[in-house]
Amino acid sequence: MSVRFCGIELAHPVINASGTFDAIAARRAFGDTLLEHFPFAAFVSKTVTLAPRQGNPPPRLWELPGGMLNSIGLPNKGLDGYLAHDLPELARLPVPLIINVMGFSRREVGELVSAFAERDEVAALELNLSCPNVECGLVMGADPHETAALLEHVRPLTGKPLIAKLTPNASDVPAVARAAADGGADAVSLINTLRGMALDPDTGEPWLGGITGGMSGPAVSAIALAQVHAVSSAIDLPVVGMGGVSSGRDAYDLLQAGADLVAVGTASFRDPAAGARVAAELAELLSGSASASPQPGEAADGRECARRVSRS
Ligand code: RRO
Repeated sequence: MSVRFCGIELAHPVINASGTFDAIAARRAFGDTLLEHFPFAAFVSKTVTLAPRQGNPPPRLWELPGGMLNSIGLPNKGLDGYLAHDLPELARLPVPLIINVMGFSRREVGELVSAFAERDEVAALELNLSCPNVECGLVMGADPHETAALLEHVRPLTGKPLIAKLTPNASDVPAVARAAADGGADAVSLINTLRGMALDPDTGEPWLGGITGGMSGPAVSAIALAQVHAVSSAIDLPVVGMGGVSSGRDAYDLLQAGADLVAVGTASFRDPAAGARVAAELAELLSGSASASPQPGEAADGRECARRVSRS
């Protein structure tokens, strides 16, 4: 199941979606067992911003029949706190580290990219163009011109792979993906959460402190499949597919739709070992289809990130 993604060797194609697995808390809870059985082939951090942030007022979560809404609002220690406290702990994980960053202007994103560009612990950067819970995340990622301008600004600042995380809350997601590719992105990831809202049954007022939130979980998997298919058909870059993955079959479907890697998100809230289970189930499915499908390293289109399941 090993795969090469943007020059990074991964043991298998299942990683985590940013912000859905707290590896530092998990290490405290599970000790070295976490390191021996780390559920993902790479670890993607929660979004880091330049300045520290408290995040949105509570409540921040609402459970739905097919998933959940979150309105977390990017709480984090800010760049300096992150470099001092979180990065050294994350560097002990047994897998490559991908840092997810978001800025409120091109200059801010540039500062974040430059800072992480210097750190050997960091294998790649994911640019969050898609947070549904703060305005600017969507402004940058919903407009192809803004996306291209951002990539053109940050591309010269690092030789590390840049993954553009796209929003599903845009009218033309493949156009944004093309803009990211033209601006110099090495890969794209999608989908982030879909903007949604829940009402307090007692008051009729919005339940979430942030009023609206991002919807994720099994209910969005059909949307993820359609958008991954559209984007992977539109650009010639590796794609990280995510959205409602909770089984090996869901992961397999995203690979068939054109993804090169698959990320597990909401499923990890219910079961922190979900990533390992999804990877094991996917291995089973891929070994069953081995004779009919390309194997790792045999990508017919010559790209570095092998498509392991043919698209039909
Ligand atoms: O922190 C959040 O509220 C958040 C982020 Br940064 C994101 O990218 N997607 C999401 O659903 N929530």
